Amino acid sequence: MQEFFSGRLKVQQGDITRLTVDAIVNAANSSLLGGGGVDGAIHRAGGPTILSECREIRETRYPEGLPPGEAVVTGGGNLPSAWIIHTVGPIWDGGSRGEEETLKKAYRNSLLQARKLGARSIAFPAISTGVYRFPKELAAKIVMEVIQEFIKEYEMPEEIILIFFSPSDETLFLKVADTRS
Ligand code: AR6
Repeated sequence: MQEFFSGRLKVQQGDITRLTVDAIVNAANSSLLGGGGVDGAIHRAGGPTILSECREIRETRYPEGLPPGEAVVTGGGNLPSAWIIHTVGPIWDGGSRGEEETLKKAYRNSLLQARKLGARSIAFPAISTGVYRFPKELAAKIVMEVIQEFIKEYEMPEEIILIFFSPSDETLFLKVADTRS
């Protein structure tokens, strides 16, 4: 594990479904009805109440689907974390369709939701860098910027964790982060 910003940001390798934190973030899609990758892992480990809460959110608040960059909250089901913050990252399409801005919004809106919940700790997967193909180095640069900005403004959540499933993704992130902190 490596720390940045006086310990307020922690970077580690692992499975987000195993973390005991107040809130974990799901890299969902606009349907909110599940998928592969980390989304699939969260729904599998968390059980069916998460999907029923997602359906309810779709029916009552987002009948057209959750727009990329926005974030909503459900309970954590059987997971150790109390809450799941579902956000939708951008699908990478060359970089001229606002993908960077949308990725920033996904992180920032998730942090704002955590703050509203009173969460002290939050963990993020590497949003959009899997199936959605966002370039990993660029994502790392953006994530460091958005977190640095956020912690200057707000005191909660006090612990922000970035968790990488693959050790090589963690290494790549740390390479970018070390030059920027
Ligand atoms: N813990 C932490 N990180 C994980 C885990 C896990 N258990 N499993 C995978 N990852 P992706 P996206 C990492 O594809 O690019 C889904 O089908 C993975 O190694 O899950 O935002 C959704 O429903 C990668 O670094 O998310 C959407 O349709 C990161 O999570 C679509 O994929 C993100 O990869 C979203 O694509």
